[in-house]
Amino acid sequence: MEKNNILEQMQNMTIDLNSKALIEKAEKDGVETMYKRKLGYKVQCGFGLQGVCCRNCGMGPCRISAKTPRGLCGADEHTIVGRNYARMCAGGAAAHSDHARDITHTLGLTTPGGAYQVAEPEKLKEFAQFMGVDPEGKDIYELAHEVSEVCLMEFGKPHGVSKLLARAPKVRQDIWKEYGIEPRAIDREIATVMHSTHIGCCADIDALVHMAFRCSMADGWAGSMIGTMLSDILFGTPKPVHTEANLNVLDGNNVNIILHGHEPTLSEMIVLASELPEMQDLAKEVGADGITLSGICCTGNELTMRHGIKIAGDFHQQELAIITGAVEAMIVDVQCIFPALAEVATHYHTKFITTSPKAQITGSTYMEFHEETALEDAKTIVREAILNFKNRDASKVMVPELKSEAMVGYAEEAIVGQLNNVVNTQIDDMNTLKPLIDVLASGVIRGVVGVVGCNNARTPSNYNHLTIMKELIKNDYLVVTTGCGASAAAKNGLMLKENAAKYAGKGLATVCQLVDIPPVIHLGSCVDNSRILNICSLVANALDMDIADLPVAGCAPEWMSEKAIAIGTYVVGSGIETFLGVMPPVTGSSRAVEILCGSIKDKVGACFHVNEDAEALAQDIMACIEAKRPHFEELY
Ligand code: SF4
Ligand code: MSK
Repeated sequence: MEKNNILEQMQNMTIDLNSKALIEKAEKDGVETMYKRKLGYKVQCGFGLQGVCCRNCGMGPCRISAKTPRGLCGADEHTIVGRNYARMCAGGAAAHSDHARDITHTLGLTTPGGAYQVAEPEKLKEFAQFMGVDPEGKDIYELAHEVSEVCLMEFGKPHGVSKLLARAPKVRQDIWKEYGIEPRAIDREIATVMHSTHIGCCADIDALVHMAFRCSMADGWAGSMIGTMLSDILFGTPKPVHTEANLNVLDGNNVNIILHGHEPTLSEMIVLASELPEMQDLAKEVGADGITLSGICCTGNELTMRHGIKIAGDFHQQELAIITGAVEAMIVDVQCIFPALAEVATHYHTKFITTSPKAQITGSTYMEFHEETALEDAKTIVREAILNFKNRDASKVMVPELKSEAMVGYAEEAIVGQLNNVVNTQIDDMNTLKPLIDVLASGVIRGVVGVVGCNNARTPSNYNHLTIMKELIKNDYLVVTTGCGASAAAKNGLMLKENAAKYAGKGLATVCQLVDIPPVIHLGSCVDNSRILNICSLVANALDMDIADLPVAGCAPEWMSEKAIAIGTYVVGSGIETFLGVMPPVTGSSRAVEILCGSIKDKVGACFHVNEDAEALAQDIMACIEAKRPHFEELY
């Protein structure tokens, strides 16, 4: 009885039916998962939840309470919460931007006919010009290398602010200048936060929030934007493509390789290697029908939007994927990788292969990947996976039943292009953007909401994402999504035009049918939230408005990572009201809450809104956009 009760409690932590089935299998197989560990964490640390625990020096940890209202150094709750929040933003900005740095280096390694090539020469030329590099008369690879150098300078240049800010409307740039949050070099903003939050440095909540915003702006309007742009130039701008999602994409007769993490530099090479005839032949030699690649987390998004490679699952399904017993290799690079995968893999034949010096994990098989020897490294890794097929134990295999179809891969060009009934358009003038603007202005589509981000064990996996997305599209709000929110939508049929009539309101459903888009649009991975900034800037520029004037909102219903906090902060900083379904650890400071959920609006035109009730959060989003509409219509 007690056993059943435990299983039920774990299964209630997700609404995904495949996950429920695999949680049961994990129990039978004696494998511990996040869901089991969560049961042991019934009461989480109240100080941590409120953000009032400080261990920024060796005299601590200090925890603020009624009895101890100050740390040993005298820091109060506002200082401690502010420092912790700023450090979360710096952690998130560092992760996204270091990802972008690797992509930038990779652009510098491109050669004609090499492992990495320039897939989008026109986009490169356009971006070069934007970054102040004259493409005239230059060989495309010479240009790529020059752009790589110029972008690398954005990480450490001694003077000036991010060049990418110029993409935003002038009025928005003026707001940033006035509040003083134009980010300088990316690394500088991160270092400044780490310095200022050291013991005995900044102890003023307004100043701490200010530096958190400036640092996050370096993420959105520099690091992530460079990462997205250069990924498109290297690997191709995503175009709408069909895929499937959820753990049933694993193929029982094939060698199953799951790619998990974030950077396309590795995963693109694995795709290339696994398609080689020698690898296909090897798979047959070991008794498999072929090789199935699938993705988890943002690597899944990067691969699906450029190749239609199937999405195995989201952040909360990484352990469960191995528990199917059908995975020959889980290959990871950086970010969002559970260290627990090493232990889970010991129960099955799965090889858990780490590849990055930045994310080595005890118990994994470490096969370091180098961009300089990319294809060779990828072949070695794929071979290792194929040769592991013979170790699969059929008695341990259970691939769950469900998967869903989806259309994914809508870059800025595709969204605007679809609305014009052309694919891969150049977004260059008001005419191109007019159909998008018209459906917004007429109210056929009430607004656009970016519902993005992770899974969080503080809410049932996928529940908040799906509740909010469904409520929004039912009421004619177009949803764009990235990261694990995108996986949730793909797994549940929300990325199919054919389902628009079932889930969307009349206005949105009509637009979906007319222009062939799904009601929830796949924009890519975490770094691709910069695409949202880009689209908002294009529309605002075309209308001569500020981003804050547009009927748009951001939402992270199940956020969990520091990256998500940095994203939320730069989205607010960009003038977009941002709604969170999980309270960040700031409630220990009334001043921090008051600023972030209130007075920051006076500075940047938007603020955070938090509601842990998903239905109510959806209503809050719609009320906020409706309140913006008269002003938008008037300006229009
Ligand atoms: Fe305590 Fe101050 Fe040290 Fe933080 S910095 S651990 S509050 S003494
Ligand atoms: S992977 S940051 S859980 S979206 Fe980008 Fe998913 Fe969040 Fe990681």
